[in-house]
Amino acid sequence: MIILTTWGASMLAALLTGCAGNTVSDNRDLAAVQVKEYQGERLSALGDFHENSIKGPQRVDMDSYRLAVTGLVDKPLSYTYAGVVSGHKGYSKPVTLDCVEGWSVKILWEGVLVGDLINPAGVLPAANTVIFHAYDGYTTSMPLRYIQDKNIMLAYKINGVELPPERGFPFQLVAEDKWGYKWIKWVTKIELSDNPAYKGYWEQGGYSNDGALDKPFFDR
Ligand SMILES: Nc1nc2c(c(=O)[nH]1)N[C@H]1C(S)=C(S)[C@@H](COP(=O)(O)O)O[C@H]1N2
Ligand SMILES: [Mo]
Repeated sequence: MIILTTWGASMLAALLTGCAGNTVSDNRDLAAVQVKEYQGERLSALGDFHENSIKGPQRVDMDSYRLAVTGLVDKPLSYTYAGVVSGHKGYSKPVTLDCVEGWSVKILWEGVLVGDLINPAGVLPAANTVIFHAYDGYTTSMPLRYIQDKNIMLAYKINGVELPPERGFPFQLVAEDKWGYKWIKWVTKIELSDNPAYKGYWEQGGYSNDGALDKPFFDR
């Protein structure tokens, strides 16, 4: 259900969520159109995220943007934004993102399945790990089995609106059941690998490579 608020209410919502000044898109407009509940469950607002990305919000140049599928595949692929969004079945699901800093947001995510993007490339039998790369140099990895068996999504919409730049436009990984640092934003490349020990940005700093929400996030 989409609830459209009045202009005044949206201004108030923007003030209450404290998103003026610390984000790069016009959240007054987004506050007005975003979905506020889903199947009776209250959702968090777009302004409830804390912005703590390693290099701050990224503005991806969409003229040159491609999403690459590389590594242990038969045939590397390169998708345009439209190729990802229009070329694959869309899914939506409410999932909570938990950051290790102690905040969390329950959001309605819409996107495509990572499996639907990588399978046409012909994943080689040796592959057991998926390494995600982002526009800001950030990386993170997870088991191929997790991606396939859990139908992990690459999101292009949150709460019914296109991902704002600071939330990872064009795509953010919905790494269900894993800590927030696995939810990579501004994804540019999906690399199939046979190295389960690959460590991404925060994992190199000591965060658990598994990243499972039900386990401590520090490995040491
Ligand atoms: N590319 C990229 N993706 C990233 C990060 C980042 O710094 N760069 N930060 C991660 C962390 S620590 C969290 S908790 C989630 C949500 O962060 P946000 O609130 O800044 O969107 O994004 C994750 N994805
Ligand atoms: Mo985080």
